[in-house]
Amino acid sequence: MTRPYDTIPLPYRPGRSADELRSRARDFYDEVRQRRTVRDYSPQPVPREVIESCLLAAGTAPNGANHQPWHFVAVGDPEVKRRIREAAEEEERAFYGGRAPQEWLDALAPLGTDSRKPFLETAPWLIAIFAQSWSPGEDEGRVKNYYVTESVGIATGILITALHHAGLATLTHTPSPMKFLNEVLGRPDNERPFLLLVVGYPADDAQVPDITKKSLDEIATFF
Ligand code: IYR
Repeated sequence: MTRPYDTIPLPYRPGRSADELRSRARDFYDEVRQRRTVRDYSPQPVPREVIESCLLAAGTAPNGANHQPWHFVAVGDPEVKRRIREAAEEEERAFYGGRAPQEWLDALAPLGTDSRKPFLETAPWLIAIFAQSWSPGEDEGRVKNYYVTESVGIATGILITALHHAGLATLTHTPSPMKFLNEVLGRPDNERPFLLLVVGYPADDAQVPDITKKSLDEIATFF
């Protein structure tokens, strides 16, 4: 049997009043509602420490059995970015050129996306997020991970929010299939690419689609 963890008193207990909760919750909403998915990036450099802090934030995510089944590969090297762009555009040409069902292409049409992905080279950082379906155990055994998709999804949400909070724009890019990322980035077989996050300052002339989010009534029910 594995030894249970020792326990410590809950270290962070800010004990805020109801009014403080109201105002902080509202302020947070006002900040995250400004986040937009950006496709036009400035080549302006972003310090590596910023990415490191945001990855540490992502790594705090709740996850299955605390196995922390994720790995983040931060790519700033122009040559590696170029290889990722080439491989992604090849998959995307197949996607937009017939692999995607018409219904899916129709759903994407208002967003104006296509197989050209220049942002994969323009943006200073790409973060490839990998989900570890299992982890290597003793004697070449495998340790099973739990709720991997949920865990990595939550970590990714925190990462995107942390980057937005720092002042950066992101794009959740999902070239399909993404297996080429294992090859280009030298990741092992127990890891599957989950998402490719494009990170940087938005271009001065960046445009975004004029879209709205669903209302509270549409997304939530209270009893
Ligand atoms: N992977 C493609 C297609 C794409 C799919 C969805 I769903 C989007 O919201 C946006 C794009 C691409 O990245 O272009």
